[in-house]
Amino acid sequence: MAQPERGKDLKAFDTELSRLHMTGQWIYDELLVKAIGGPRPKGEPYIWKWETVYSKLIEACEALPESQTARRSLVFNNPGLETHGTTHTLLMGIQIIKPGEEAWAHRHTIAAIRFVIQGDGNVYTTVDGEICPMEDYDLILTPKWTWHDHRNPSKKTTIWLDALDVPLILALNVPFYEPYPGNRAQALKGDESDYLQQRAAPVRPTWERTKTANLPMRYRWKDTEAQLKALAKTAGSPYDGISLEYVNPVAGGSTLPTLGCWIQMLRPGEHTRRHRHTSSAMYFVVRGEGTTMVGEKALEWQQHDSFVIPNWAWHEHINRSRSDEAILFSVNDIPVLNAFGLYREEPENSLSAVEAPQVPKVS
Ligand code: 1HN
Repeated sequence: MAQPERGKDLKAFDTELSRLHMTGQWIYDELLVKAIGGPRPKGEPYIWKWETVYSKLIEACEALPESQTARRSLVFNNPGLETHGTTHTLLMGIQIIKPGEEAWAHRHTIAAIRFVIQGDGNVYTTVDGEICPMEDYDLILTPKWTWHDHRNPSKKTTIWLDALDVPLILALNVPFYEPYPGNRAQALKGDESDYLQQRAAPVRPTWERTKTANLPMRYRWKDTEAQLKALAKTAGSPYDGISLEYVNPVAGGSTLPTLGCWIQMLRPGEHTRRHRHTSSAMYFVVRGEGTTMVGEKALEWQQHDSFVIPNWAWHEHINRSRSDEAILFSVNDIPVLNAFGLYREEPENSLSAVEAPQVPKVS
């Protein structure tokens, strides 16, 4: 592509403009020319090994002796990002709560989900007054601006994964936060028949208009696992195996407006096809052993490891076991991209890849 002619004093003129808090469009033009082949992946592929994370969580119990206002959550920073975040839009962390602890209620415009790693039926997150018990691998939603607290009246130390849209909310500069009045765990709804979750069942009250957004929600692992098993013999996705999305059971559509949650099964020996997409994703290994190739980097994962795939990075998953399935939970920003028609996906060896314009040399 021919470069537009630049006057010989353009550099000096740029400096002069910048002193006046202006920039010539030609600067953006150079950035856009670089984007002809698409974006560069934001951040790096990276893996946080469970062994390390677990030992630091145990140490965190001493370093932060109580978890009331501040949470004892260790969040994952992508080494390739200048700002804090696991991806440019998402944040993931792992939280620990000791027997007898109560993490006080608060609410924020940040939306979050919890995926239980080491749970107990007596431990619960309360969301807008509704008790959500935390059994192993249950998913619990704390949508934006819902009151949430965590209580552990059991004898078992409990651990779960937190995933939030923090970098997105900070980039949009819309963080709002409110501690629960009186700094304590919130009041509970007296009767389960008042629970919004009760309205998410396939059979619903005819005399009410059901709320569709910001619902407290618990997706029990036993239901999710049964669904994975029921669909295990179907072809699944060539890129993601048996990949299922946790949907809003009332309105349909994504898990939350900013966060999509998936559970996927890679069958023994399954090796998915390579592709890339404009969304980024954070993964947690429920069980199994495998490799996820992201570009040239091999992320070798085992049970309870966490890893990240930046957006627009080529990737493929391999279940290394010949006998056992692998199960991955993940959180992505697909709903954000879909909201603006910006979700794009490119399979390897597709026509569009072959026809993609060559990136011209920018001098
Ligand atoms: C948060 O509110 C929780 O409520 C956990 O459990 C992790 C990470 C960043 C910002 C807010 C919680 C968080 C968080």
